[in-house]
Amino acid sequence: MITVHHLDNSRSQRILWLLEELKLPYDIQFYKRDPKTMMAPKSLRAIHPLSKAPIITDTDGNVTLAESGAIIEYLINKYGNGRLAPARETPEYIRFLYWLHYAEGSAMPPLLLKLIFGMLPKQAPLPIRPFAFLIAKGVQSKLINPQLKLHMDYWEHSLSENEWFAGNDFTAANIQMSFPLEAAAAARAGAIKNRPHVAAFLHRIHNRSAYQRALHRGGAYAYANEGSKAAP
Ligand SMILES: N[C@@H](CCC(=O)N[C@@H](CS)C(=O)NCC(=O)O)C(=O)O
Repeated sequence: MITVHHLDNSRSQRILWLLEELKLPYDIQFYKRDPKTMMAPKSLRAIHPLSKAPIITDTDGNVTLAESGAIIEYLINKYGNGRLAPARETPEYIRFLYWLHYAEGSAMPPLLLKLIFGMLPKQAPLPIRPFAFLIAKGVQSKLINPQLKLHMDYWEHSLSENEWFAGNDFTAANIQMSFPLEAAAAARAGAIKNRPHVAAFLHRIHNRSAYQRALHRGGAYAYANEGSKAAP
């Protein structure tokens, strides 16, 4: 049996969605973020030393695995029977691999930096808070926002060429890409404004029945409506 160690409002939502797309049976172990720090509870450390979600355990093979991309590859290789991935030895497969790894390797770092620099002034001691604010604002406008724009324009261009990332068929690479797009929409980084293909992508994924079933099982997920309202 597969168990998803699921943290609220987190990347583990993608794994629930993948399992619903594959129509596999699974259990969920729920974990709640600390409301002040937003960090995962200590109990997740008992499953994996980094205590980051998602983590899965699979009793078939006694597997414990973290990292969304690795989990997705593991699940589709072991249980997919060719579903949600292009055939190997095809150009689509290479593009599929690219987006699967790009999501966490390249798209998420500037989003994380935006989040951290957005929080920085509030974390600084009161007397230096105005300076912290100016520094954070400068780093965001000179370094982070231009990088984010580069990525968001790249998503828009890619989705204008094909219906999905990595081709015209829906693959697990799109499940992996959902989080950066949802997070960019939530960060008010302007992901949707003037990017109709990004908005339409969010609208399409949020309307998939497997996505809805994953929401039903996983509980509240703050990103579920991000972007959808603006889409056609
Ligand atoms: N690259 C990792 C990132 C894992 C990660 O940072 N997960 C976040 C949830 S979105 C987390 O567990 N945060 C809580 C914490 O750091 O304590 C993956 O894709 O699995």
